[in-house]
Amino acid sequence: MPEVTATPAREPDGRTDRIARRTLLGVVGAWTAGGLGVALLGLTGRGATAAAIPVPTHDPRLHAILTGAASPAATGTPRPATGAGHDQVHEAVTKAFPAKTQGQGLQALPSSIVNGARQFDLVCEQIKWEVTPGNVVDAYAYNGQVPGPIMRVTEGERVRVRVTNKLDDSTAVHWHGQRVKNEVDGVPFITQPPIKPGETYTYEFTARPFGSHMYHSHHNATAQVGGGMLGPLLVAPKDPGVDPRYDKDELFIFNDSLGGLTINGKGFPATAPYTAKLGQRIRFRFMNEGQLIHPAHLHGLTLEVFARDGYPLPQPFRCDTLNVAPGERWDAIVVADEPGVWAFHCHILGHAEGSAGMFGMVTALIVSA
Ligand SMILES: [Cu+2]
Repeated sequence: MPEVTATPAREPDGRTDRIARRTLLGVVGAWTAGGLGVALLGLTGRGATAAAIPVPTHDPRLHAILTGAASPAATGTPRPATGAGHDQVHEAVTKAFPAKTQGQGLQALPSSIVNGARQFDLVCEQIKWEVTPGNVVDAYAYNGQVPGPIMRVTEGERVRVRVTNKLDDSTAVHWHGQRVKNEVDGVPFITQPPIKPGETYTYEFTARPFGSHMYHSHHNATAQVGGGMLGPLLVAPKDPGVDPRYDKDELFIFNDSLGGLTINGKGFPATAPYTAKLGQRIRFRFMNEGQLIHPAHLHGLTLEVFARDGYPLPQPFRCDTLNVAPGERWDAIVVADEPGVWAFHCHILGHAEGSAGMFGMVTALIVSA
């Protein structure tokens, strides 16, 4: 059985795992001392600015983030000096990664079998969410977390989801990638009335096809999905033999509204690093719930891409930069065959590094010997 760690290097209370942090700094320290010339990420800066809901792309603060001008002007932080002063800023934030923040998304969603269906409960709430240290924004959330909790089902299983709306606004849930009957597709005024504040609405469908899918709001979606109402719906194949073998199962979800540019609900340096032991095979499930494309670039190792939107590819392919468009899911295996701290970031540079250094969609894959 694969080891399932959807949110790496986190403790149950939502704070970043100190062990992982020690591991990172230990690895870096050892390499630096060993003279291996490791150019660790220029990890610095705080990319995300507080952004109220809704956050359309014409929001000047968001525009500043997206164009890379975010750092000094939009955040109010002083423009760093060039030369040695600039290096000091980089070094300070490098050592802050992974920075602690409150709140952790992608927790396992409990279920129970009721009347022959696997039953889940989702509660829609408006919460405060800490994206980067001190950057607390208004969020829309499922079960108090961003992204929402992980729903795991098996192909062919009957699924029942009871959605309780505690928002001030109406909502609805769409099962992105699932071949459901039309009436449970989750689009207000096409397939159902909106779920009003205070109401509970029940969806029931048979899980198919298998693969990496998503659930998200389909009502006032720019604000609600952008604000955090999204989560993974992972459908295991009835025949596990159709999946490649893997030791760890990881989610990598892009979003680009809530508090800026995020991976799994956090912006650098508060993103969680992924960890692996030398030789392990890691399954990455890339998802884009934002409004912009985000090419995921992994340094040093190879992505072996085997599925798109849950569907197995006729021929897997290898790459190091995988473009993930809004709504898409891509599955890839990474064989952790080279130890080190490998930068892992969106390669639209304005989503990852500004004049104050790294921010937003940056994390690392730490392979320990
Ligand atoms: Cu990007």
